Amino acid sequence: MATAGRSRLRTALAAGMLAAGTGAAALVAPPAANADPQAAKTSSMRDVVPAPVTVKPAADTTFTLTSGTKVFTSAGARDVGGYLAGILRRSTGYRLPVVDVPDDAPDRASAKGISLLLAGADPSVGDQGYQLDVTAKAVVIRAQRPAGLFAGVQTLRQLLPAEIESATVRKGPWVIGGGQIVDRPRLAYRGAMLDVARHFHPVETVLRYIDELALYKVNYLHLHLTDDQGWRIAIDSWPRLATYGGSTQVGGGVGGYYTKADYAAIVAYAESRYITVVPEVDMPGHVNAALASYAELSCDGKAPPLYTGIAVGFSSLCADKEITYKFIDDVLGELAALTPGPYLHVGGDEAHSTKPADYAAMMNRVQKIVADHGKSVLAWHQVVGATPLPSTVAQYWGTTPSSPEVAAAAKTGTKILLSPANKAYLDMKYDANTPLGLRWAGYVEVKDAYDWDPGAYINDVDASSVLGVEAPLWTETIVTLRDIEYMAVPRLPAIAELGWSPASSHDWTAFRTRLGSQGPRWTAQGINFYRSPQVPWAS
Ligand code: TNX
Repeated sequence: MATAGRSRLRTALAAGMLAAGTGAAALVAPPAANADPQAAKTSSMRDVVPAPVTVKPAADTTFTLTSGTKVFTSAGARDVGGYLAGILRRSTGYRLPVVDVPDDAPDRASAKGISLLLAGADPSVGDQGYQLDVTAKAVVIRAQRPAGLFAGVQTLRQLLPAEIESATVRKGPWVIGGGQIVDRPRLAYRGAMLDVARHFHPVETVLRYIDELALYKVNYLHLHLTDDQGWRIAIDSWPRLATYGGSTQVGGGVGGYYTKADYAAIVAYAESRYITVVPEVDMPGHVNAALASYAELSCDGKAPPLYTGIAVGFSSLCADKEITYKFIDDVLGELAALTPGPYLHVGGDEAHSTKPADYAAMMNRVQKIVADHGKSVLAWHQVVGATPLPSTVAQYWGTTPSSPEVAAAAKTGTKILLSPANKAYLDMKYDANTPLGLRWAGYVEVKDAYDWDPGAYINDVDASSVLGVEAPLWTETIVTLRDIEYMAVPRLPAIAELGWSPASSHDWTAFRTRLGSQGPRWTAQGINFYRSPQVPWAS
C-alpha cells in the first residue's frame, strides 16, 4: 500500500468514515489510488435496477455532490440519512453532516443539498415507494415511511457514478443527472433465501449478503436454518441440536451455528436495511441433524449418525410420538421470540419418508403451533397437501406452470410465493461450464431468471393470489462468500426486478442493458459476479 493510501485510510478511520460502511469487506479492501484514470461518468435515470415506475429525466440539469453538501432529514428519517451519508463518505471523503429539519419547516424541501423527507410524496408511492427529485440545487427524496426513503436511497446510489461504491476515497466529480422518479413495488414480498445448513455461513457473510440484497430493494431474507446436514441456531431447551447437530456440514467440515446473540445481530442488521428475516426450521423431513442429536425424536428411538452427503428425503420426525410436538413447540416458541417479522417457515418439502396421512396431520398441528406463537406459516408448496390455514403462504418451487393442487389452494385463499426452480433457484448452474451449483432443474442463465411473469406463472393462479417472489440459494456446493456472490449476481437483481417493477416495463433487451450498467458498481464493491455472455457489460 502506498504511503499516501495508508495515511488516507488512517484519516478515514479516525473520522469514523468507514464505520458505517456496507459490510465488513469495506474495512479490508485495499485503498485505490486517488487519481482516477478517467473522469467519473454520469449515470442515467433510465439505467436503474429494478426499473422504477416512472422516470422523467430533465435534460441539461445536473446536481453535483461537493465537500460542502449536507444531508437533511426529517424526524424519523435520521437513520436512513446516516446510512446514506456513511456510504457516500467512504468514496467521496466528504464530511456530509446529517442535519435535522423539522417536518413543518416551510422551506424543508428547498434546502441546498440532499433531503430525506417523510412528507409530501406523491400518494401513489404507498408504504414502500418514494419520490425522488433532482434539480441543480438539491436532491429530495420523499416517502410516507422510512422504508420508502431507504428504497429511494438505493436508487440515488445508482444515479451517482459507479465509483461512489468504492470503499476508499475517489476523486469524483460526483454528478447526478436531473429529473424525477416516482416509484413503488409491484409485489409486497421480494425475497432471497440462503441455506446456512448444508454449508454454514458465518454472520459476516450474511451481513454482506444483506447489503447486496438491499441494493435491489429486496425486503425479505429467508434463512434455511436446519437440514439433514446441520442445525444452525441455538435452542436453549434442546441444546444438543446446535452443539452436536451443528457440528458438521456437507463434505464433513466443522459446520457451526448461530448463538442467539449472533442471530439477533443478523435480524437487527437486516432491520436496519428494511429487510425482514424469515427463519426456517424444516420438518417433518430434512431432520437428520435433529434426530442425530436426540434419539427420542426417531420412531425407533435410535439416533442416526450425522450426515454429510447431499441426498434428500430420508429422514422424518415421528408423527405418533407426543415428544415430537413438544420439540416443535419448544423450537418454534424460541424462534418466534427471536423473530420480529410475521412469518415462521416450517419447510414441509421432500418428506419422502413420511406417510402422506402423517404428513398432513403433522403439518396441520405445526400450523396451529405457529399460530399459537403469534406468527403466520410460510412453507414449501407441498403444504397444500395438508389443510392450509387462511394465513399460510405456500412457496412454489416446481419447475412447470402446471400445479392443479396449488391452483386449487389459491382459489380457496392461500397466498403463493413464487420460486420456480428453473427460474429462481440461484444454485442452478448458469450453463454447462459453471463450476458451482446443481443442474436438476436445468441451467438457469440470466435471461431464464428474468423472462417470466410472477403474476401469470402458475396456470389458473390469479395475480391477486401472488404474494411475491423469492430467489433461493441452496448451498450443497456453495462454500464461501465468493461462491454466494457468483451464483446470486446477476440473477438476484433479475428476480428482484420481477418483484419490484411494473409488468408493463418487462423487456429483456432493455433489462440486459440496464443490468450491464451495474457491472462497474459490483466491481467497485468487490462483488464476485458472473459475467454472463448474455449481458452487454459496461466498463
Ligand atoms: C430441493 S427446493 C430442495 C432442497 C435442495 C435443493 C437443491 C426444496 C424445497 N428442497 O432440499 O437443497 O433442491 O437445489
